[in-house]
Amino acid sequence: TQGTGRVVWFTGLSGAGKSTLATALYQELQARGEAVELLDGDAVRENLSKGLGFSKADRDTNIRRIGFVAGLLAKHGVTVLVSAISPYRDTRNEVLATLPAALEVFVDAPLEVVTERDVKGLYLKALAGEIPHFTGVSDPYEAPLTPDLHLRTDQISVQEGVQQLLERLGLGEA
Ligand code: GGZ
Repeated sequence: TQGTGRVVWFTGLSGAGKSTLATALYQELQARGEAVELLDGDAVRENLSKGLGFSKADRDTNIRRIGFVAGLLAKHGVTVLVSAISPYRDTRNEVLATLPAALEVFVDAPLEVVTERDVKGLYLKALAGEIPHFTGVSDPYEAPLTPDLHLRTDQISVQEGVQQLLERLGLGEA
């Protein structure tokens, strides 16, 4: 039977590039014939976590649900890519500790860069006070202290990020 699948957990601010990197890695692994699944915060909040908000309690519930599903998939040998802000260090650590072979990836771009990018216009709204509890603006983001991989997305390309991820997964060449 297959071994336990890896869980690659992307954490970082909104707009830092978590989903972009996770999607690019997903495509690369799929092209190699790997069983891979993507649990993206946005999509999860429309389904598994529908109705949850952005209080600490709701974010923690969201993260625990994602971790639970990731664990089920990984048990069957699936490589699971998780993309969620997951802002609270204690909850992240607690959930990651339940996942064998998990990699914590800090997708890092300075607040001024993600504010400048503002892909969805959320930072503008958050800074105007129109979105309460917005991560990085009016809600905390606790960066990982010892991530397995730290990707500065304002300094490297998506392709370089994927390369580093593949290397960290032991899939660097071929
Ligand atoms: C942070 C928010 C908020 C608030 C809506 N704070 O960049 P996006 O838009 O597409 O992804 C963000 C998403 C955050 O969901 P997560 O499940 O990743 O968060 S957590 O891990 O903390 O549970 C953002 C959007 O939802 N969004 N309101 N207040 N992001």
